[in-house]
Amino acid sequence: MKRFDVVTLFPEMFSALTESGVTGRGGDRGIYDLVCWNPREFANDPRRTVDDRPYGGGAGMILMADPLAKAIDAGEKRQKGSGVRTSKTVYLSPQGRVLTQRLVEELSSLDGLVLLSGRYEGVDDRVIESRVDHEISIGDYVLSGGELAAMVLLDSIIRLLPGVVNHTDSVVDESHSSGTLEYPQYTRPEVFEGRRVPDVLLSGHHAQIKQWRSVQAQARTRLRRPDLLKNNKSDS
Ligand code: 9WO
Repeated sequence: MKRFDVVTLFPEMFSALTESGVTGRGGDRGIYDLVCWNPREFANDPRRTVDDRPYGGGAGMILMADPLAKAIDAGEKRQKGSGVRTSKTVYLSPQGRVLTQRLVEELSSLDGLVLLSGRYEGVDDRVIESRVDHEISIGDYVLSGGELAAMVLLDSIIRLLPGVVNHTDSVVDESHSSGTLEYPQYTRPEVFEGRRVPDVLLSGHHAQIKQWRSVQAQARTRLRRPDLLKNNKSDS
């Protein structure tokens, strides 16, 4: 069983992940579990303060180190207590390493993860220094908090876990693992608003279908994402 601990001021957001679709079913089947830790519950003052103004001035508020560190420590303790041997603590932020399918695969091999979701204008950097192993971005844009990014990361990991998706070849045979975008797909009816399904797909010639799909995938990738193609100098 994979163990996920999430530090967040908005634990209710994670029901979108844990209660719907394949990620919901994976939790029900005991393939993973997820526990949220709210820094507000680790704040010591009667007002349960978790944020304060930035040293040096500037707009907005920063999440304070102490309640965050205590919430992270509770998550890390829960990981150890449930027998997790390999766990990393990840902060989701636009300053992180950009997520790829390769990184998803690496993270999915760990026994557990502790995820830190920030809010407001960010978190006290000393928490990142003292507690965070990896800072990860899901893309070059800014959200109102790290929760949606944490859910994107969790979804991408959970769907790879054995028993979550029907592991025929749907998970191995897909975009980004193969290095190209996917070919176009169709289902009934044969004609929709005057647009016909390509004849080759109705032909029953499996070798020709395979060839057509490969050509389509290559053409799409060349047009839309040439950066993904092999022999590209930016490819590692
Ligand atoms: C907000 C802001 C407002 C005024 C001036 C500067 C500011 N910086 C930020 C900001 O970066 N807020 C972040 C919100 C703090 C950390 C959590 N938040 C977040 C995470 N937004 N976007 C992400 C994110 C995470 C992973 N991948 C892409 C985006």
